Amino acid sequence: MTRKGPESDIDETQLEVTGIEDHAAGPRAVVVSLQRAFEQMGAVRTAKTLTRLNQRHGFDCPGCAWPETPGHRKPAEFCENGAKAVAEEATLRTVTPEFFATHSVAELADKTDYWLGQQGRLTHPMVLREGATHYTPIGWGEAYRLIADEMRSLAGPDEAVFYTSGRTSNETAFLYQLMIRSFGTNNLPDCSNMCHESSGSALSESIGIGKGSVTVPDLEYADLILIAGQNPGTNHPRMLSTLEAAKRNGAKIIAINPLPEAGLLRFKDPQRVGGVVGHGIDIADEFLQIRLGGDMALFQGLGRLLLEADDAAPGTVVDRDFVDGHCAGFDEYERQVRGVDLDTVLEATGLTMTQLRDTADAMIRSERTIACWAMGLTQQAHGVATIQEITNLLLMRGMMGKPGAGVCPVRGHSNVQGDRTMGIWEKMPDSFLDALDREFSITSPRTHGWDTVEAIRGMRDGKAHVFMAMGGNFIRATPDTAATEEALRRCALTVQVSTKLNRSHVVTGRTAVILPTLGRTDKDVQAGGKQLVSVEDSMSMVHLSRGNLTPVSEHLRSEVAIVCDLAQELLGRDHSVPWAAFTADYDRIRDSISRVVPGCENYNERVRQPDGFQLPHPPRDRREFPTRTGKANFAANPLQWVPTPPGKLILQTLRSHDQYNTTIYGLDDRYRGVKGGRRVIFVSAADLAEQGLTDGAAVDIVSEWTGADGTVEERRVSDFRVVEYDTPKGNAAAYYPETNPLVPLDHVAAKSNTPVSKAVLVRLEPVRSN
Ligand SMILES: Nc1nc2c(c(=O)[nH]1)N[C@H]1C(S)=C(S)[C@@H](COP(=O)(O)OP(=O)(O)OC[C@H]3O[C@@H](n4cnc5c(=O)[nH]c(N)nc54)[C@H](O)[C@@H]3O)O[C@H]1N2
Ligand SMILES: Nc1nc2c(c(=O)[nH]1)N[C@H]1C(S)=C(S)[C@@H](COP(=O)(O)OP(=O)(O)OC[C@H]3O[C@@H](n4cnc5c(=O)[nH]c(N)nc54)[C@H](O)[C@@H]3O)O[C@H]1N2
Ligand SMILES: [Mo]
Repeated sequence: MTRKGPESDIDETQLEVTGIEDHAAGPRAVVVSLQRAFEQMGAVRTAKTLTRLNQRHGFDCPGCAWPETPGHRKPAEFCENGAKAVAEEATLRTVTPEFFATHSVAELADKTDYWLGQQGRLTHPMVLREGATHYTPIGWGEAYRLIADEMRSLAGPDEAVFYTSGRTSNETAFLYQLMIRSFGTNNLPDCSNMCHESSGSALSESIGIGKGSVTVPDLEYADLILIAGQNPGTNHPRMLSTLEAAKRNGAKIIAINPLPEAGLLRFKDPQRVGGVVGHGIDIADEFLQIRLGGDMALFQGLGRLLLEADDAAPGTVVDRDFVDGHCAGFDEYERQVRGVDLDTVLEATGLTMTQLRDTADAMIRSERTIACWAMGLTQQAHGVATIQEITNLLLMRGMMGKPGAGVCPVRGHSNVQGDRTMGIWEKMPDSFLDALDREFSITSPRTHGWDTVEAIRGMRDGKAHVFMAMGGNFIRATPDTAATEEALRRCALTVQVSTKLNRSHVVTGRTAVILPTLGRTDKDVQAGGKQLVSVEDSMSMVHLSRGNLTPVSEHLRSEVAIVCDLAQELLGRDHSVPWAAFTADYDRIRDSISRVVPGCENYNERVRQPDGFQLPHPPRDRREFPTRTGKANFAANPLQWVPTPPGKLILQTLRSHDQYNTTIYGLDDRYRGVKGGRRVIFVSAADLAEQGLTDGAAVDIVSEWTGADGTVEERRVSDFRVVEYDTPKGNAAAYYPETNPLVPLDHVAAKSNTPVSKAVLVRLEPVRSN
């Protein structure tokens, strides 16, 4: 099969499909992590990094946001995919000015994401001048002048957009938003807009704070853990050790997922000899193979069953003291949920009445319930309502603000939660902006800025002309690739602060700048000596991270230094913010954070405690709910779900075991049995039969979206191989970012504006071989 375009350097005829693996981790995980580490870094750097990964005096894993075990840490506090993330960053391969002289931008645009990422670390600041075919080197000073000049030439600050990806440290995030607000805009889209924004929107309304309310010890103490829309075996592997501990303490675990994900079903801890050679442990006691988008129906159905159980034995199910003392809106919720039709629930979820009743019984028996979730819930059109619905169940049972109970949205990027705490948000509350203005004698704009989807629209429609990204890969991470490409191409200038080469460097504005930066693993030395940074994990623990590797190039600058230098160029040397002092000594930044960011008092001192410190969380700490009503709010939302029209499929776009978002580590999705390729679509046997397709068939995937004016828009990706898979009928799955061109820009979640990456209406068109 030949294929033109970016995928052409992967020979998908080598693709092998071997069937689903029945367990996660185990000895194979150790082998794969060491193999990848040696390939990229060699023996010395491998030893230097992996022994310090997630240790108290080491650096925070640049992989996921799962917390380290508090107190005693294992000698190897990392997982296969953490090791891959480190190897990717600490690689000795480099992308030098000679590389850019050899490869034109057009040629690079034709390469796969995998190829681009494999070229190594960026070593020099580079510029693509208007009309040029190749990037050429540029001095740091000239780069800052070029960017500042372009920004100052705009008709207003809102004509610039500043993206952030979630790897950025707290110190950088704080200064970056300070520079942007000093410049005068709140256009601060971030990866969170595409990720856990629905969790933030839902929880802020329901409990008054957009963050999770549990810790690792809570999970280990819980007696019932629901895991919905999350694949921890691949995306949060260290969570499996926590779940295993919970199980040993007697917890029951219910996995709610359309796919039988390996990590949820069986797990062998690679860090224990028993785990490596033994048979492993079943993580999930129950597996509810739910239809895509069916979770809201499930939670409402459970709500009804719980209320009926309470009717039968009043006061045994509904925690009246908690509901009366701490909550608002229960009556309306009760009316809504009692009216839910259970047949609709079964149709929407694809589950049986027995499964529904058993799950309700488990909840009724439980004294300590925790609900965990990730992208399977957030990236749905009704994601916010779905998360409020599971929160309703916990509130009804009083499962909030007591040990072993609560909500656990499992965050993605290692510091995505910290970046928000530090002000990376297009609609930070005025209280934060007031404190910022007081500290620095600036006047931050109060009008809300653009989130990710709005920023794409804005640039596409010619309302913004400069785009800057602090990390990430905007072109590939965003929905509707064609629309995003058009948006960035219309810009006068695009600027990427990056560690590694990616597609956002080759689909650019008329002028483009690459500013190469230090990563989490690199040693960061400034005028004031060696610097540390801090991060916040998924459970609101804030702690230090210390890189220890010699950077691959002497031309790299830290993210903090880049922000401070650019800010001085843009805002003037006499600006009221002490930018130069901040670069010299990051303690100075943390002193300001102490005074501006709620909960960060005495930041420098507390972040240096052995395990750092935990940010306050009123519902968790005191059963206080800082909502508008001053109570925890039950939400009453009409039921929504995602039926499959005849002849069509609902497609979810998800991660393989061999990638970190848009960074492709390799071509194997070991747990799902796919090797050597990524252009596959998982479809149920029943759908294959119905559509007259066979396993292995080549298809185009075409998405259908009815726009506001009623016209049907079609989007297409070509030449995917069908893989028969255990997924509910009517539902399919394929990898992100290859399928991002199918996600319509305007198909977003209500309230959070998150692209609906987990429910794309598609049809399959067989490719005729000729
Ligand atoms: N190795 C590695 N680690 C990562 C990442 C990575 O790419 N690689 N990415 C990081 C980031 S930024 C994030 S946000 C997290 C993502 O972590 P996950 O949310 O686990 O990532 P996805 O691959 O998107 O998986 C979504 C899961 O939800 C299920 N699902 C999809 N739709 C539905 C639904 O409607 N209902 C239910 N109940 N389930 C559904 C899918 O079958 C799948 O198991 O991982 C982080 N960690
Ligand atoms: N269809 C679909 N789309 C999705 C998703 C999905 O499930 N389906 N998931 C969404 C989610 S949850 C997320 S979080 C986003 C992710 O969106 P992003 O965060 O934008 O994407 P990443 O792939 O994580 O970014 C990788 C790039 O970041 C740069 N980088 C890595 N480390 C550093 C660093 O320390 N500093 C700097 N400055 N740069 C660094 C490297 O150049 C690398 O190429 O994608 C979203 N898009
Ligand atoms: Mo994410």
